[in-house]
Amino acid sequence: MLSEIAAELESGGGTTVLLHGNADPDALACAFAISRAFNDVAIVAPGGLDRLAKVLAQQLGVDVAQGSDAPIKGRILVLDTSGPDQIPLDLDHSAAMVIDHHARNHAWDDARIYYCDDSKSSCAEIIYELLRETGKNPDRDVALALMTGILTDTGNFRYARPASIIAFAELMELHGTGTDEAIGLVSLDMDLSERISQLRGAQRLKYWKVGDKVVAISQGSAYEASVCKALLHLGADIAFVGSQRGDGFRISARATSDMVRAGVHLGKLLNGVGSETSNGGGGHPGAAGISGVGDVEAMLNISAENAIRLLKELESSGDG
Ligand SMILES: [Mn+2]
Repeated sequence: MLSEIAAELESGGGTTVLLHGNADPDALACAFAISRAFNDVAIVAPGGLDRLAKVLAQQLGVDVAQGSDAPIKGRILVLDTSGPDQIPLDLDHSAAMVIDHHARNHAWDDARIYYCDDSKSSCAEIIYELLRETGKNPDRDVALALMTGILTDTGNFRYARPASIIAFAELMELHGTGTDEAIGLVSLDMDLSERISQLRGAQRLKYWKVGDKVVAISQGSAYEASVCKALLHLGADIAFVGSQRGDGFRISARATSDMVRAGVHLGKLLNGVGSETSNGGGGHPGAAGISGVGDVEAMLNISAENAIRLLKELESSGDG
């Protein structure tokens, strides 16, 4: 079926490649590869690109029309999109060809061609296969883009299947490109102000040791979540970072995935702190926040006390 799609793309008349909303590097890399391999291909992202895909598009000079009013010409090829509802457009499915690697979705059953290989960790691997089957060798930029798609969709290989790593290695060998180059294509430069916030956060850090775990708090004026992540990199297992805004305060909290597996739920923890102090707190197990009226330093200490108590409880229940 891939060769059927390739033959269609080869047959003239032009193609519009459509991407899912907030398209990611995998989607963009696939579209870029198709646009280099076949004639008269336009890339349209009706729901825009995500931050990393924007960086990738800029680095490789990929032309992408964004927004739902972008013109759609010729045949339609939908890439890396798990369902029609992912595309904010009134789309005639029956005219579309679809290539995807997510779970098979019956909403695509009426598409003209629906090629879904959910054994692949990234769509980039399927597009690489399509190029190989049609004897089109990816050029250096396309190889790099596809490598980036594989990297980002596998969480830098954390969730990669053997086939992802084989495809990645073959793409590397084509032009002697390095993994670092592919990673570099989607790295975000941090603003100076964000980096200064992280450094200040480290400067004002307070921490407690609980067994072999570390709870850290710090204060700043901005980028609380980013400072939290920096504190986790420095060695904290749980971090709370807050800022004072007049009478109000705002605190972000982060925990490592090890802590979450051990039973820490920061959303519940901050929800408890919130009801204790009549403020609003909540969120996910590993990422949460609380804001309201009060003194940020006092609120940070209360949050840390709760985290320390929780760690002691987890420790003693682990012993028993
Ligand atoms: Mn994907």
